[in-house]
Amino acid sequence: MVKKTVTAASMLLVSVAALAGCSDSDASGDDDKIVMGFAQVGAESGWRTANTESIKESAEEAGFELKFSDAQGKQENQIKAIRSFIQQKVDVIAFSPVVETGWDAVLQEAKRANIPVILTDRAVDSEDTSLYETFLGSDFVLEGEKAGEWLVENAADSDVDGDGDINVVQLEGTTGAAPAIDRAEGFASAIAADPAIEVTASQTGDFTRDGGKQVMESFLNSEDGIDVVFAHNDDMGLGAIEAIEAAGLEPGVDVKIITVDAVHDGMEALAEGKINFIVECNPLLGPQLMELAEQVLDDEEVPERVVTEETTFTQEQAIEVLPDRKY
Ligand code: GZL
Ligand code: ZN
Repeated sequence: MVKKTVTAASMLLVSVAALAGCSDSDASGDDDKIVMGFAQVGAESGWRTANTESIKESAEEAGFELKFSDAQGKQENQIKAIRSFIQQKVDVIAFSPVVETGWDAVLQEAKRANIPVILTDRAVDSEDTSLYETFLGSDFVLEGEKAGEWLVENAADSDVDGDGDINVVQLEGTTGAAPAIDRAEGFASAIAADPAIEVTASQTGDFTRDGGKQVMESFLNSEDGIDVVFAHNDDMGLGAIEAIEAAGLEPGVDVKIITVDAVHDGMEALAEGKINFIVECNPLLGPQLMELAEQVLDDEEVPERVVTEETTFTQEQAIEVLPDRKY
């Protein structure tokens, strides 16, 4: 008899607890799963595709419930997604801000809702660093410097028309995006070491192949004596290759090309000699992001900034590593 009563009582307890539990459970309704809202930039490049895959795979492996939104490159869509994550009471919000400015209001809303925010990949210009827990991503200024340093070291070979000047045309990333601003800054500071190197034209190709192709076509029509292209990502560099070949020139030979990312298609072009040097920008941020989210939700101290490991590749190095590359 006693056993039966206990069982009934414990059943009652369990259902009360469950009811109580589900009233203040997070968005998933299943209490022990961490629910992450991730607002992605879009699907503009091979880098972004690899980055999205890494985040989705890592969330799965970490046992998170992931609510994922693709903003098609529009800031207002990212802001809308973050607001909906707040309404859904997710446990943590992560996103890659498409541009640096305009985030304070929505980040204040997340803060008032006590939902921690983690920045990945791109940074915001908010003065108030209490608006996010940490930033996980590359040092884009250093990436630009590495590209410029290679050009300074290889200046002689890069003066393709032999006129003593190394004229560079620059394909910029998305206007206002941290990687575009910082890579241009790093590159300019590095090439200042050699006054013969000059950026004679610079325009955004919005990190896409098509953008890179169109801007390169216009540069080929408007600029004389182009020796080098510095593209802020592989995708724009690959678009530039199409334009250069359409103009009857040999990419990597008649025009030197330096890019950033080191995604598969970029590394193949480097191995073929159509690109001359690539600075790696690691998209595989997923594992570190999930770890940081767990630490934040366990109220553990996290560093203000976590910089990703990344390197550079010459043609020989690309040929060597291509077979083992994950992306
Ligand atoms: C860099 C990332 C950039 C890549 C581009 O971390 O934000 O955006 O370099 C991507 O390929 O579009
Ligand atoms: Zn020249």
